[in-house]
Amino acid sequence: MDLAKPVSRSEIRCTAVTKGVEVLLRSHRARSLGAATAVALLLTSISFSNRSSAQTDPVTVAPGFEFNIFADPTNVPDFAASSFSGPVSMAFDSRGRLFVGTYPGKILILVDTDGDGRLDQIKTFATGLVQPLGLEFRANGDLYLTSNPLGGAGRIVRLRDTNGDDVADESTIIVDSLPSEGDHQTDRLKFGPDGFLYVGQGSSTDAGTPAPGRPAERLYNASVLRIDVDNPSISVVATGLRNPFGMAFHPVNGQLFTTDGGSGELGQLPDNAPLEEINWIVQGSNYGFPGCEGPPVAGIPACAGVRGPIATFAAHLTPTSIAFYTGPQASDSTNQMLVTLFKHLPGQGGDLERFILTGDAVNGFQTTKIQPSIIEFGLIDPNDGPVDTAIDPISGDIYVARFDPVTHRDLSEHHHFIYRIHRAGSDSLPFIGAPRPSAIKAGSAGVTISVVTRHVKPGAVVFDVSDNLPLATRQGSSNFELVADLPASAIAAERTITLEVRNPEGTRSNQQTFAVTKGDSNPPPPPPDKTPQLTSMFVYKKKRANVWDQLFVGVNVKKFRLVVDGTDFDAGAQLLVNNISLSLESSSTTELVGQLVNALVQAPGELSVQVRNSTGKTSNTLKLTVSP
Ligand SMILES: [Ca+2]
Ligand SMILES: [Ca+2]
Ligand SMILES: [Ca+2]
Repeated sequence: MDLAKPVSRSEIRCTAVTKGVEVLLRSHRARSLGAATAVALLLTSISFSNRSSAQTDPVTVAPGFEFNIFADPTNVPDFAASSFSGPVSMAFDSRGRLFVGTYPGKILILVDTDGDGRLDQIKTFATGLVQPLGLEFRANGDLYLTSNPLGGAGRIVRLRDTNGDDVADESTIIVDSLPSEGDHQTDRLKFGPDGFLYVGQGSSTDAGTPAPGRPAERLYNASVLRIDVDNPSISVVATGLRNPFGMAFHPVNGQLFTTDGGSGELGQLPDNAPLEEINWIVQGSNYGFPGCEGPPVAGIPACAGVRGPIATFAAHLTPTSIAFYTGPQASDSTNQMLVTLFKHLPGQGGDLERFILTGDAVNGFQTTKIQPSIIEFGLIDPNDGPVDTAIDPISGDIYVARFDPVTHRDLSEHHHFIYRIHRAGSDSLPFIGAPRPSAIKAGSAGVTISVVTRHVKPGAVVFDVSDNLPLATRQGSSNFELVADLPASAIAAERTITLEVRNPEGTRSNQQTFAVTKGDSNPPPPPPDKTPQLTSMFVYKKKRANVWDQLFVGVNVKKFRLVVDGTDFDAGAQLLVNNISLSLESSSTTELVGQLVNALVQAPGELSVQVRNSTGKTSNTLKLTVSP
C-alpha cells in the first residue's frame, strides 16, 4: 500500500489486520522491517470509540457459561505498557497458580487471592526472556519455555525456583540454535506422556521460497521436534507444518494434536491462501508444507504421501491454541477439543471453538464442531485476538488470553486481556484438586493430606465420604489449601477412599480419591512423633543482614520476615504468631521463614511465636516485642 495516497478506512483495516497478525503469528521479518511501527502509526490516526467496557461489550458466551475479565491493563501494569506487552502463553503450576508469559519476556504469576475471579496479586517470576510463546511445567515443578530473540536463534529454557520465593533463580538453556531467524519462530512446547518435551518449530519462509537475503528452510524448520531434556538431544517427529503454533496431548489416548497456519497474506489478490489446519501428529508423517497445504489433492506431486488435517478453517482464520476440556466442570463435554481462532478477518474478533474428537490411533481421528463457540470475541479493533488457553486444574475454569499488537493512545485500551470462563453457577460451589500425598501403605499410623481448593469458606471440612467421616481440618499455607488428618482406622487395609470438601452451608465439592495400597508384611515402625523445639528467632527487613530486634506499632511489615530456628520441624510445620499461621517463604527441618502480617502490629505488647507440626505437636513459645 502506498502510504502517501489517501486510502479508505476499509483498506487501512485490511492492511493492519494482515500485518498485525503477521507480526505475532507469522513473521519475524515483518517486525524487523518496522511493520509493527507502521501499523501502530496507521491505527493511531483512526479513532476507536473510547468505551470503558470495550473488553466486555462485544463478548458473548455459549448458554450455560459465564465469564469475567481476570486480568486487563487496569490491574496488570505490564499489559498497559505498550502494544506487544500482553500475554502470549499461560500455564498452571501444581498449586493451581496461573503463570503468564508476556511478549516482551516476563513470566508473571497472577493470583486471585480472595477468590472473586479477578486477579489481585502479581508476582514477577522471571524477566529477560523474549517472546515466551511456549510455557510448560514438568511434573517435578521445573518450568520450560521457548525464547525467541528477534531475528535470532530459538531457544528452550528451563527455569527453577530453588528456594521457593516465587522468583526463578536458576536459568538453563536446554536447546539453543533452533532455526528461528526466518519468518517463524519456536512455538509452543508440551511434555508428552512418554516424558519427552515436544516443540513446534515454524518454517523460515512464507511458502517455501525465501525472500532475497532471507534464510531458506533448514533442518528442523516446519517440524514438530522431540527433546530429551535430561540428555538434551533433538529428533524430528513430523515435517511439513508451516507454523505448528498450538499443541496439546489428549488426556486419555495420549495422542498429539497441533494447529497449522497457512501461507499467504490477507489482502493480496487473488487470495489463493490455503485452509488453516488442525493435525493429528503421527511419527514420521509429512503434513504438506510447502507445496501441499490444506487437504492433499490427488495428482499433485507435492501431495504424495502427505497426511491431511483432521479439521480445517477458512484461510487466515489462524488457530492459535489447542486445549482439551478437563476438570470438574467439563462433565459431558470432557475431553472435547478447544481451539482458539485468532480470526483476523475484517469485522471479526476471534473465538474459542469446541470439537468432539472421535476415532482412535489405529483408524485415525475425526472432528465434529459444536455450535455455538464457548466464547466469541466481537471486534474491538482489527488486530487483537485470542492466543492461548489454559484450564484451572482445580476448578476447571477456562482461561483465554487475548493479545493486541497495536498501540492505543489510551493505555487502558490495549486489548491485552485474560478472560475466565466457567459454567453458570459454578462460582458458588467448592472445588478440590487431587490430595497430596495421593496414596499411603495400609497399616500406617495415620496420614496428613493436603488439598488445593477453590471457593472454600471458613469452617469448610475435608470429608471422608467412604467412611461418612468429617476429618480434622485446618487451613494450609495459603487461602487455597486445606490440610486434614486421615486416622489410622481409615487406612488399616488396602482400599480407595473418596474425599470431598463441604462448606459450612452444605455445598459439596467434586470428589477425589486417596489410595491405601498394599501394606508391607513387616512394616517399618512409624516415624517417631517428634515435638518441634524453638531455639532462636529474629526479624529482618528485605535483607537477612538487616535485623530488627523488635517491631513497632503501625509499621508496615510487608517486607519483614520472621526467621525461627530449632529442631524437628516436619514437612507440614506451621509458623504461628499469636496463633495466626504465617505464609511461609521457606521451610526446612531446622528453620522456617514466614511473612509477617500487619494485623500483628496494631497494638503494643508481646507476640507469641510457636511452630506446630502437621502431627499437631506444638513447640515451646518465644516472645517478640511490639513497642509503641
Ligand atoms: Ca481477586
Ligand atoms: Ca527463587
Ligand atoms: Ca497440512
